[in-house]
Amino acid sequence: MARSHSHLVLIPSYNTGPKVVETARLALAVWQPVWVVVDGSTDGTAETLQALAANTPELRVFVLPHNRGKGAAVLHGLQQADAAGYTHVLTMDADGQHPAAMIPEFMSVSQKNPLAAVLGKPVFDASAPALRVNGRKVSNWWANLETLGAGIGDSLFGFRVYPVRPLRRIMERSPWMRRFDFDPEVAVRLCWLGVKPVNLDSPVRYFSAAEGGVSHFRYLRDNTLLTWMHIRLMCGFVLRLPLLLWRKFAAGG
Ligand SMILES: Nc1nc2c(ncn2[C@@H]2O[C@H](COP(=O)(O)OP(=O)(O)OP(=O)(O)O)[C@@H](O)[C@H]2O)c(=O)[nH]1
Ligand SMILES: [Mg+2]
Repeated sequence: MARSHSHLVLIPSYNTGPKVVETARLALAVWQPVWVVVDGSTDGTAETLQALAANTPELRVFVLPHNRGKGAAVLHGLQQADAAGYTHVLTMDADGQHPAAMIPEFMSVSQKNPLAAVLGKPVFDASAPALRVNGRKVSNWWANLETLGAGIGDSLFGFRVYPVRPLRRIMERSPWMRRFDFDPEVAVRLCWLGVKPVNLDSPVRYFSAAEGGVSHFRYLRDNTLLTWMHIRLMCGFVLRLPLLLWRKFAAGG
């Protein structure tokens, strides 16, 4: 198990039940410290996690009184991480879909490329719903266009290592990226800022409800949010097109 003073694991959680406790334990077994931001959950997990943290100094739990969205939960953790002197955070979902065993590899790639964002690229198995596997192709296509093919392997996957300062800067300047629009919008805006993406394949596991699987993705609500997000990003893209073209040609196409 690795103990770091620069890189921490950050888990935003909203009503994920026992899965968040399991996820935190699995993460702690391979990396420390681990921080969980409980995003206004009403499922009793704040208390369970706080009890676990009382006996586990490398686990820190932040409890937000009201639900504000995944991006808002990540931003809260990010600000605390910055204040505590951490330079990078690995974000992972609390629902057990992301492989804790791969945390050391993601951290190692980040340590070798500290200026980059390490983006997980999901490798789905038969447990993944076709709608979630195919639906993301639309968002990936737009993200590729908006960055002139800067190399975002998957715009929606939340298993990533971010450099703290650039991500904070992007988020604090904007009222967006607080909910389900967080993952794709920050990937695009980090590219615009010059933070290069490094992609790393990562298996994903979807749990059935009987296995404790939880998802708060709502097809209509969240796709509407994503559509509005890409409209916003396209406006930003048009404004930045000269800069992006210049960068692309300066880098040799
Ligand atoms: N959706 C959602 N997730 C939140 C919120 N706050 C924190 N989270 C966490 O953000 C992560 C992603 O949420 P999910 O609903 O699983 O979204 P997803 O993984 O993209 O969707 P699925 O592929 O259907 O699982 C989980 O760890 C949630 O617990 C919130 O307000 N809404
Ligand atoms: Mg999920």
